[in-house]
Amino acid sequence: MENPKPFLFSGCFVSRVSRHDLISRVTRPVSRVTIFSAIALCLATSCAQQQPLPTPIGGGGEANPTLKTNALALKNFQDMRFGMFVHWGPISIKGTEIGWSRGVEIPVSTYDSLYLKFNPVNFNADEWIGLAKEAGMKYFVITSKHHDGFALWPSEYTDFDIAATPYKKDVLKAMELACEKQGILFGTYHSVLDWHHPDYTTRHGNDNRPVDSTTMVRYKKYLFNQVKELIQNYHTNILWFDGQWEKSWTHKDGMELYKYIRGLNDNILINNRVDKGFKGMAGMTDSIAKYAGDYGTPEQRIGGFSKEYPWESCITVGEQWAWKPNDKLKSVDQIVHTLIKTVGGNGNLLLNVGPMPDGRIEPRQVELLKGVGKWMAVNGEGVYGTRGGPFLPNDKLASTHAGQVIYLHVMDKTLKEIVLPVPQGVKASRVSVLGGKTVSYDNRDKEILIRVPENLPDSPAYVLRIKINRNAGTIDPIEVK
Ligand code: JFZ
Repeated sequence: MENPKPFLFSGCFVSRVSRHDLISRVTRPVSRVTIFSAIALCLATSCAQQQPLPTPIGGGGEANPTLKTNALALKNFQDMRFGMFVHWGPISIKGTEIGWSRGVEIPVSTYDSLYLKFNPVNFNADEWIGLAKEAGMKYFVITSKHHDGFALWPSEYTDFDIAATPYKKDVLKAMELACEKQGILFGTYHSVLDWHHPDYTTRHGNDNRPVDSTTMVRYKKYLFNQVKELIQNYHTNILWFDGQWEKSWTHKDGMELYKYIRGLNDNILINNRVDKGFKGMAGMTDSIAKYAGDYGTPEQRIGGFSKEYPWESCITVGEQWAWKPNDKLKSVDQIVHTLIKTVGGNGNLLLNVGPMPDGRIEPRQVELLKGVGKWMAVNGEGVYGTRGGPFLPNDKLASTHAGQVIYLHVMDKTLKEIVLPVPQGVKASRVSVLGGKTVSYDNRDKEILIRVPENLPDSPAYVLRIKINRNAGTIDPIEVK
């Protein structure tokens, strides 16, 4: 190895330790896994390429113009590309939607008493995380608190929590530890709205408790305290907020919460639902300098291609966030294609499963995730650590790239030849199928022609690895017919 590498390596390492772990170090030692994965990531990506990290465009909003998203944490998050989302709580007993069915399908008093029967005796955190890993996921986000206000950890600030259930055990701690043990980044979904809390100023469903004596001042104290617990006692790495759309929550509140979190741990990623910039299900923030947040959150849809603003689509495996008996599930093909189009648009995919009331993930969902994992085991090289483009995603194909390699993800298996329009001078020097053989191609004037090999193994999609003579990240987005 030549001399620049050790130098860069240590530079990268130091920057990770100082910016990343100094604060969390106060409360916990930096684990060997963290250090080794930091080294591996450094060598594999930015350090090896000797590129400075781009300055993130997200941050603390107009009240905090100099408060920026942690660039390294954001890069590592984007490199992961695929995570598991879990919506879970006492409502799984009824099998209706978490939060939303309170006071709608399920009377308020019934909903609010379900926790007294919540006893997921078959819950096993290592099994969930083992499954996430088998599916090829690199991070995990679970509902610490949904709109119904129930806390999945023994919170110092409420009795409406896991400690008050017959189960009693700390689900969130078990998840944090399983993630740490298995090398998965741990995060939490936390609703800023709380339809259960007496002080929260908006009521939902047929909840007719008066609001005259409610106050966001007291409620916000509660919320901030709980967020502090998640950071200091559970070392959450992602705060995935939600519920920001109600008028009780203001733009000022969003920026204040963002700043509060950064003050506790600079390393944490904060989604754009912390503030009012999130627009509709498309989920992007319309004025990034004005609103707080690190990344966009398109919901139940694939985000639009963006090199500038990081985003993550959250999508359910079935039709409900929380577990629903006999829910209609997507197929392995559908999920793999969703993942391909997402990474092809330069986004992450946070795929949601809803575990059952006894603590197990439903066997049909387990099979589905294993099917996705089978595809990822062969094709993960075209997903992890890549960025979307240059060929824009469509229904037939999508692309990602890393350095001088373009990964062409082909979903349409009827194509015999693929003609890729490229800028003048861009030439391929080798084409192969991931997990397979080299592929025949021709460099032509402003296009590369690829002859799709016959007898490709049956799979939701195949990935062509195309080595070119230029950094693919410098090529502007291209539409392919
Ligand atoms: C939100 C949650 O409400 C939902 O339960 C889930 O947690 C998802 C990830 O995020 O999605 C929304 C937000 C707002 C509306 C609908 C779904 N809305 O205003 O209709």
